[in-house]
Amino acid sequence: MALRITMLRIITQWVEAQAELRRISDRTHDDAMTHKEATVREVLQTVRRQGDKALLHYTEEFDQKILTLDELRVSGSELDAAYQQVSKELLDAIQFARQQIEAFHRQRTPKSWVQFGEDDVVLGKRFTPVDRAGLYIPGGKASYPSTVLMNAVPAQVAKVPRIVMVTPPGPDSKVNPAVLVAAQEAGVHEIYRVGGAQAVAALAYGTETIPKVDVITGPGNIYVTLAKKLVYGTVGIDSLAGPSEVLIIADSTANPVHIAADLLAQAEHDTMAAAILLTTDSALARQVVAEVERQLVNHPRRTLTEKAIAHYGVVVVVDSLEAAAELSNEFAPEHLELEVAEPWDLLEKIRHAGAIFLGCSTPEAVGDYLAGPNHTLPTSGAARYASALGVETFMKHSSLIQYSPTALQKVAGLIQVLTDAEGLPSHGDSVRLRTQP
Ligand code: HSO
Ligand code: ZN
Repeated sequence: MALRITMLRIITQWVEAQAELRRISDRTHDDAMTHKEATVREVLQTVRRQGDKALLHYTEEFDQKILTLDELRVSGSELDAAYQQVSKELLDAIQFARQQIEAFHRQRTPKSWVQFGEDDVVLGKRFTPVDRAGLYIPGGKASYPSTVLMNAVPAQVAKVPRIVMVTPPGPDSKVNPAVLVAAQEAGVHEIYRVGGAQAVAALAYGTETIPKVDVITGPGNIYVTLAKKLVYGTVGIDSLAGPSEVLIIADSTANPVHIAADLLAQAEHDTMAAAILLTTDSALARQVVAEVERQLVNHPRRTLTEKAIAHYGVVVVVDSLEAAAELSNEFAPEHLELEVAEPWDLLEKIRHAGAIFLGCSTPEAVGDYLAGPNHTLPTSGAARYASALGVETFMKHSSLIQYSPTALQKVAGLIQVLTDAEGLPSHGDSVRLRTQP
């Protein structure tokens, strides 16, 4: 039997742990980025100039799929057929998840408000949906119905009148039927069989077939992410999604078998995924390492998962839960699990995390699929300043201001002083002409 090397390292030194977490956080930094960016810029420009023709060209070049113009939009019969191809259990689970996600997002729908002040001054905010939303759903192994729900449901709750989805053609140029079913259950209005930077370009600029949208959401590979970054401004975007991460804080009450499964649940997403355990219990640290090895033996995605664990997996033994919270705050994880006896106490010390899973019966998978909160979360430290995708991603708000003649009269002098200071006479006139007899 081949000798196995322990892949998951245990670190006990604070400075080394900090450096390791920083290295993991920076893992998406890619020296080949400039080259990729040049490719993406060219794709964007070509789609902008040539529309559908460029989409078919790039689909052939990058996806090796030859499509006709008619095949670009997923047809009604393919959508109907998808329902025949998914099992009853899967349909039930998709419908259950959809309801849960919808219920949660309804709670978070921003509400318009007005406030009435002295002299009949009215101030407020009025929230309205974007006219059109474009959802990017990856293809291949990462073509997940759960991601369709997480993007489409908030758009539907926001009452976006036109929800468009793009996804690359799969085997036989078909789209994963579960993805098609999820899209229909979540109220997606139209689906196009195109992926990559060319799909983002189509949504940003519009083509003869694909409508230009106002906001683009959804995860994708580095080309999709670069394209979203470059079209930002022409359209809104949700965020720039990097590879997924979990950071688990565990004390001696945690179960090493469960923790190992949670680390692997992240690692199995992709070779760049990060799985980090911070624990106060060095025996638990060793048990988790052994258990990860054990669970990997018959893992169907072993090669990929092992790579992620080997490069971006780490266990850190810390002196206290306070120290764990400090390291976690520096890392600002996308997913944070608090597998400790008193998770709500530890929560007090947590400042930055995309989603926080409290207690030993709350594996991240609950949130990935059906608890209700969104699984599209800030990665690579973005949780320091950003939040989960939500209904507000598909809305914007207009400020409302109404003054009465009396109210305007009262502030006329102050505005005059400010307009004089800024040297803008017509600003001054617009108030003076209304208030002076
Ligand atoms: N953990 C992923 C979401 C996902 N997991 C989809 C399973 N399917 C990023 O938050
Ligand atoms: Zn996941």
